[in-house]
Amino acid sequence: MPDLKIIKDFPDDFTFGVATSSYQIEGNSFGNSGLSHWDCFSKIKGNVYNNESGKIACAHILNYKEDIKLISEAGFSAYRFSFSWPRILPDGKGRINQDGISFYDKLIDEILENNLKTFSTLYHWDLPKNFMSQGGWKNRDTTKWFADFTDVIMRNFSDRLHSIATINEPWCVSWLSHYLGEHAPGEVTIEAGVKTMHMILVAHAEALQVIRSHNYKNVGIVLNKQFVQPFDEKSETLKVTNLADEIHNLWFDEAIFKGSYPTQTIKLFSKYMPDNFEEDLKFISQPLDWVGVNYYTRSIIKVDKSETFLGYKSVKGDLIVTDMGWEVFPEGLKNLIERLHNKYSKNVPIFITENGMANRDCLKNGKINDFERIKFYSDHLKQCKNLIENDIPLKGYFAWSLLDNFEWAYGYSKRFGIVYVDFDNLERIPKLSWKEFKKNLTNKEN
Ligand code: GCO
Repeated sequence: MPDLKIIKDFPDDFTFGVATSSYQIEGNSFGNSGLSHWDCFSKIKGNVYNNESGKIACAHILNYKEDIKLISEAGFSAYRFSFSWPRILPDGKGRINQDGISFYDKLIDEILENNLKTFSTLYHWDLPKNFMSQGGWKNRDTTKWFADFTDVIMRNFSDRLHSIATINEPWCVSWLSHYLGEHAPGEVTIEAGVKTMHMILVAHAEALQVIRSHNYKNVGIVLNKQFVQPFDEKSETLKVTNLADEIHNLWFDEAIFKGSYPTQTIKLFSKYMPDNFEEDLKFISQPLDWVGVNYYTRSIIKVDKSETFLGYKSVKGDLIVTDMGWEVFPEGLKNLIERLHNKYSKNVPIFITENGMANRDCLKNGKINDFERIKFYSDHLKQCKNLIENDIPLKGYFAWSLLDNFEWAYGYSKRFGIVYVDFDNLERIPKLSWKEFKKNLTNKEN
């Protein structure tokens, strides 16, 4: 029987938390929120499973007290959530929605009253719809509007935020959404992909500058990392595997911690890069207080000439997969964090800001026995423990996610929660994994 006893072996000051994001749980038809590009993207047939959207989601806006209680009852000490830009600024800029401000006011107070630390994120993918017709993240102006939004957040909430992340997963915001087209806005051009790979880092820097101007001290960024391995040992394969590693991982590590872009990729990207991009790199590499890593799986890279720009595709390996079809590969987490620490972030504290799995959870006699998820967490926590033993400054771990929620292009068909959500009546039912966290975080049986 898998368990989470390993939790007891972590240092006392190690943070265990859970993570969510605004569009995935709040329900943006509530509280006079503006629309985001996900509302538009999900209306187009073929983009999102069943054309589902975040309109209702988990109706967290109505149920936030119950949700926060589920976090504190399980014994976690932190909650990672994100602010919705269009909920606060329905048109992206200008008019402030007081209902939005008041919701986050109440939410933050509730988190604090439950003795949880507020780990906030400024951008977890809800770009105001208004900016779509102006080029979205391809347009440098969006990075300035993001700075203005950041200022609104700082003025209203910064005294109650334990930490702030600027951008969640810049690779997803840029490459996945503008070259691969799998996420909103669903563009599929080299120009859009390359431009946004740079602009999203400029946006990070703009926000960082505003945050520092408020004398705020605990700011970072959240990077999604993918462990890449070559399909075979041929030199051509090794070359494209390095390219994949650069695009997924090193592009961001190098820019943020060294103020440069990795050589193989910048050579390929150069003719599509915005003018004078070199001048931005100094701005992008301002010091950070911490760095977050989201980790889920590995990719195997195979030469494929039908991908005419990159020359490779990822193929499936033979490990056990989750309901997303993602291979379970805990060792990848350790490898990626070691490299990040040794070569890039050095003494900057590292947090695992997301880790978890989608599972085909079924409700049977009022219970969800998600043993696979408990094993997944336990196997990844083993790697974390090992990193700490090797003196890597790993300071916290956040399970993705508190609730089953809107899983982007997969709609509600994939369940990542440690708490089950019945999407017919929005009832929350803690899964066995939630109970196992509780057992080990609070030392209490339930
Ligand atoms: C992320 C995503 C989450 C996803 C999770 C599973 O930050 O990767 O933001 O929103 O739900 O990663 O795909």
